[in-house]
Amino acid sequence: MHSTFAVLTVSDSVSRNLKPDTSGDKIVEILEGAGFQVSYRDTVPDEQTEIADHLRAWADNPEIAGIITTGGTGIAPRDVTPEAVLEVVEKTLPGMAEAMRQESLKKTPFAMLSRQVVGTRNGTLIVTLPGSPKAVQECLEVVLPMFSHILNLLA
Ligand code: MTE
Ligand code: CU1
Repeated sequence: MHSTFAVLTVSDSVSRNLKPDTSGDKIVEILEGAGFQVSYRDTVPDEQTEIADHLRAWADNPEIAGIITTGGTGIAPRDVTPEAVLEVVEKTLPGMAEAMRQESLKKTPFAMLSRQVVGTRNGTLIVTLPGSPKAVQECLEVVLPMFSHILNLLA
């Protein structure tokens, strides 16, 4: 029960196999490196309903403790990941999203362009990360130290 992670890559080009899922790979590498299990992985295009459907199905799966998404957090017309997450979460964790942006701002001013949100649904943590592998690394290392405590609180 609630013991594994799921990784969702949100990208039109990756979902059409036009680009490798480097950022999804990075998330798996970091989570597994920290001792977390990753048993679910998928890729979806930048479509709000598809993203939200995936998040609901995974959050309602009792095995899954956390969902990490990458991509679609910016302001391009097709960036809709935050909207999909806000559609499904019961609680938001604005402090975690702000912490990622604040730490990221020390590395790049472009961090202020990410509309990342974090929240919970049905005892499952949902974290959104920007699309680049560099951003994934920089953001995930900020929130990763909280994961064990969060999973205990949600259990
Ligand atoms: N955050 C970190 N830590 N490092 C980065 O390189 N890139 C930014 C930002 N957040 C970046 C970052 C850029 S350039 C953009 S446009 C936004 O995330 C949104 O990215 P996304 O649309 O791929 O989600
Ligand atoms: Cu950008």
